[in-house]
Amino acid sequence: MTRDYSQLFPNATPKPAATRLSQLGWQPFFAQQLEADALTETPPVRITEVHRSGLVCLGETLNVEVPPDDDLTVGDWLLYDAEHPKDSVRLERKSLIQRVAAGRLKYVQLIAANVDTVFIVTSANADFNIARLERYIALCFEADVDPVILVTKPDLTDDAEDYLARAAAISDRVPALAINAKKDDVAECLSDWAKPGRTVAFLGSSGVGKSTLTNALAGTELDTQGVREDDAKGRHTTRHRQLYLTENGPAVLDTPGMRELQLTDVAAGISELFEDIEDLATRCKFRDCAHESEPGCAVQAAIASGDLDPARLERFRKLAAEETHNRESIAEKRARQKGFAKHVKRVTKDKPNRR
Ligand SMILES: Nc1nc2c(ncn2[C@@H]2O[C@H](COP(=O)(O)OP(=O)(O)OP(=O)(O)O)[C@@H](O)[C@H]2O)c(=O)[nH]1
Ligand SMILES: [Mg+2]
Ligand SMILES: [Zn+2]
Repeated sequence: MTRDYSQLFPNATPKPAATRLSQLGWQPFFAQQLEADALTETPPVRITEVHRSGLVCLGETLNVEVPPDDDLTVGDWLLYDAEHPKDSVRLERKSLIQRVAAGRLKYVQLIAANVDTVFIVTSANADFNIARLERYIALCFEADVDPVILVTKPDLTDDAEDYLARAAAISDRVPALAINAKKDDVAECLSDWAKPGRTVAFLGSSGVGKSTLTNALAGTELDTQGVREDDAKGRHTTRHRQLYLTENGPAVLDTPGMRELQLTDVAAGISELFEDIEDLATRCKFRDCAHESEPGCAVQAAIASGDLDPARLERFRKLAAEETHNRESIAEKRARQKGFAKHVKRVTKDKPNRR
């Protein structure tokens, strides 16, 4: 009889430690963009923090800073040029998450690049909102990132099952799970997505538990703070985006709570999420059917038969209209800026010496 002694020596064959590049989320997709000698001449580094003064980048052995640049974001890979850091070349992105910056002046803000899975975090309380979750999902679909919905704080309510069922019903392409961010089985619960060599990000409103989840996954000790009792709103504890490395797991991105998620350039993401409605629309009698009271409308027929929730159609309409509006106003702003630049050029050319 042969006996298996390996159990007696659990540490006899230790797992080789991951290289820092793989801990940073380095993947074949990026490696194949490199020329043979690039690795030594301009080694790859990943942007792990964005500050006004500069971008913190980590590589296999490097820990460097490059000058700030609006076209770069956390998660981007650069070929680091030690002599001229600002000439470091960005590698092609696997994915890019962007939104319309909150505020009066609309512009596109890059949120993160090269993320594999976004955990859309909400809580089983007043934060929970289907229309908002749909926004995040459309954003992820457009960005080529896999979304997973996490419903936190199931321990603080009797209705956790109900919240979870509503989250799971949003799309059969988006898994949903309830998770207590303060328990010690977080890494296990997320293990289908939070794997070595991957990059995962937590997005969601303030106070839903993004930093608590990051701490559980990455072993960090980030600040967390209780939420307001009356409306479950958080206190915007996290102020900047940062990517954290783990010993034998994924690179983890914690982000500040979003006050508002305005979308632009996500028409394809919205179509993907509401694919069933778009499918129905192709079966309407009239090609330009507005799905209101036209005869032969397949969308209204689906509502009448109970196959389509009218509230969902309404959310689809609202999101699509908002997306179009944002896209047009950003395009207009760009055109205005271009026109203004031309105007300045013309004025200064025509009247060079006017005092
Ligand atoms: N009971 C319970 N408390 C939780 C859970 N998840 C988060 N919390 C608590 O909720 C509060 C807010 O958590 P944070 O991790 O700071 O939330 P955040 O999403 O990082 O918030 P911002 O940084 O403001 O965006 C903290 O007091 C956490 O301890 C959970 O699943 N159960
Ligand atoms: Mg936080
Ligand atoms: Zn119709």
